[in-house]
Amino acid sequence: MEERNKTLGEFIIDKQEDFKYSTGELSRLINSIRLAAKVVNYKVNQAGLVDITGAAGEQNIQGEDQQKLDVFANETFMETLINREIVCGIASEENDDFIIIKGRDECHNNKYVVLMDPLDGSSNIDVNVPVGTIFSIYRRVTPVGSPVTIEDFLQPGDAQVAAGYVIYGTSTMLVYTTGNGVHGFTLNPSIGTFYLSHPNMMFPKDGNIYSINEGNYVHFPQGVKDYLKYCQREEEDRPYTSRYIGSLVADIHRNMIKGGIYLYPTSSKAPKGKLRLLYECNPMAFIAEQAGGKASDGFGRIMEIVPTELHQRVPFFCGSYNMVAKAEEFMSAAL
Ligand code: AHM
Ligand code: MG
Repeated sequence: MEERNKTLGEFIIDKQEDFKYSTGELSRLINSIRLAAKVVNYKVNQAGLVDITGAAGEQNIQGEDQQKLDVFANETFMETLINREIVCGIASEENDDFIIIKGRDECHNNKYVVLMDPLDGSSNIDVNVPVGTIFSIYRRVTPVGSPVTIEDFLQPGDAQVAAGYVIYGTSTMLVYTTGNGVHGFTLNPSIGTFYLSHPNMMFPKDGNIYSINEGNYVHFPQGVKDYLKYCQREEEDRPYTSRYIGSLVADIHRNMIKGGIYLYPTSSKAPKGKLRLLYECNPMAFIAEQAGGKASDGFGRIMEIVPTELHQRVPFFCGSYNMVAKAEEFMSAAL
């Protein structure tokens, strides 16, 4: 009989001993993310059928219009994590501040904090383009028993114990790492189960796709302009192919499978970049490095940046190792 793929639930149980601190809490935490992802997937799939597309009428802390599905995804992930009493704090791209969560015993004995972008790329929902959830998990640094503080959230990416994303695409996948490689699970929608479909995902060392919002070209720093010209030059295996969905999870997911680089640099329009260090860049950087890729702010590793604020933005260069290294060369040369 052909062996069937493991389910995500089975995989988590098997891998529990790989976790740095194996008390079962991290496994339960990933399980609850799996559950919330299924609920959000169900809703995303109904876009166009029920009244869930379009703006919710509010703006988030970044001054961006919240979509109805942004709000739904945020509430779903929050409620699932809070009800299961596993985490001691959550910070979300959609909320102004982090929230403190008490455990079952009304004490603050849980050990993990979660940072997340509940529905990234949500401006794409109305046009049926893939969107995603991105999450990042840290062990708290303040003493267990006391309420979490901002210190627990402002940790460098190198301190992450797990990170991942869900892509709501042509099929829905959950991809995550706990520091032992990157594994991808595809949802079988008829039975609501994630199956291991992409074990040990790896970025090809080289690639031929570059993904950037080229409409902003005139506003980019000189190093990025020079790198783009290099990508387009007829030489060796170039010109590269340009592919940009405008949905971070989908662009990174494709580049991890096919080989490529994603760039969201600073520009005169967005002097610090657009993407958020804690909710988008650090988790994607952890995935990228675990998959043999590279993630940089143009000059150094994303995961070494010591955050100073929750909603901090950084320039982001992420993808196949040699491509990101080449982009860094151009950035330094243009200084
Ligand atoms: P969001 O968190 O408000 O959805 O913004 C993040 C998204 C990324 O998914 C995507 O890569 C980028 O913004 C696209 O930005 P732009 O439209 O400026 O190219
Ligand atoms: Mg986002």
